[in-house]
Amino acid sequence: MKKKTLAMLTVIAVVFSMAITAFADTTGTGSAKITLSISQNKQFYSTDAMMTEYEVPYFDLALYGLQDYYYNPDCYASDEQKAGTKTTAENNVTMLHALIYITEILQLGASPGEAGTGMLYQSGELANYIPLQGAAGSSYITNFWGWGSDINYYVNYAFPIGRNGWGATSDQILLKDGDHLSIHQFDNPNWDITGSTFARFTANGSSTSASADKGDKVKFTLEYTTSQYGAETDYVTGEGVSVYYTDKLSTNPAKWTKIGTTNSSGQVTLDTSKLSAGIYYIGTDSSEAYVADARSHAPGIIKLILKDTASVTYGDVNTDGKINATDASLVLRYATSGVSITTDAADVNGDGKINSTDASLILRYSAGKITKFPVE
Ligand SMILES: [Ca+2]
Ligand SMILES: [Ca+2]
Repeated sequence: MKKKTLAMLTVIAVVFSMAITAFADTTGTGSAKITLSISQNKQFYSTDAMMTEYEVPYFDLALYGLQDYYYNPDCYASDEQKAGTKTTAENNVTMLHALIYITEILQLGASPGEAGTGMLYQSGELANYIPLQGAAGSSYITNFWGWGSDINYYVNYAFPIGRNGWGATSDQILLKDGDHLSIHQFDNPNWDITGSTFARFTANGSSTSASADKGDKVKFTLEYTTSQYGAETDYVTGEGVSVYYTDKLSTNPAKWTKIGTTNSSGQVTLDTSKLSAGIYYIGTDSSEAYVADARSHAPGIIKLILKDTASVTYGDVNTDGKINATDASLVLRYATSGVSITTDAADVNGDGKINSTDASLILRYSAGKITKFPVE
């Protein structure tokens, strides 16, 4: 019993294999644009934690009294883990940064600008939401968000590994742009088996966000992570599992529109010919999933950006037949004040967002600096 409990705590004290390859880089990038999913049992925790994008900035852990957990690029080089210094930590965004940042946003209602400035520490709430114990490289969180120890965290659907057979912990896991962080809390006190499993959808080579054109038959493949401690993650086919889609997020995927049940290869196909262009989510509550040794099966989700290239003139957001500075300015105003535009034509880089990047591309197009948009 003791050993199992310890194993679970270590599962919480996650590691990430990609950290190994990144160890040589001590400069850091200063921020990490990640996607986040948080689930409890068969449902997601919040529509703000369903493959949701967050840009986690670097901040000094000393703002939280956590300077003993500074990132150390050589933390797992030897058997003895040691914390880094303010210098080695500088600009390296770790999973601990992400946990603090999203806690301030999702639990304390911080704005993205306020998060990461010490709020959780100053309010005296840090120990309530992220009770961090242990030492750098072997830390653990016993009661994240008050959810007890039955929590599992994976990065990019993989159990994070520090070095062979050893888990690095949240303070030593580097995050980079494009990483996906999944957190799952579950109530199933069956101590005979350990761990929980994550549902991973893949479409067009991505497990976070896929693009397709209206009319495409988009194939989604569902797999589940195997639960094993200290080893590289394997995946098993998610066969016979109901899969759903929606264009309006709610936390229980089983309440969305059913696409079908995965076949023996874990696949379902979404026919998009009757759908309009827009953002969709494909998900499952994993009710029918069965993975040996898993105490709980987390729900799964992937984003689908559906375009209608046949009927859209990209860049011409006021549909006057011209692509010019007026369109660029309308896109900017849309991003800041929500003026009315043809939104399908505005996302010219196809990232699912309409913002100044699109406006600047439209401007470059109208000036003849580019002849084609990235989305085309
Ligand atoms: Ca126009
Ligand atoms: Ca865009």
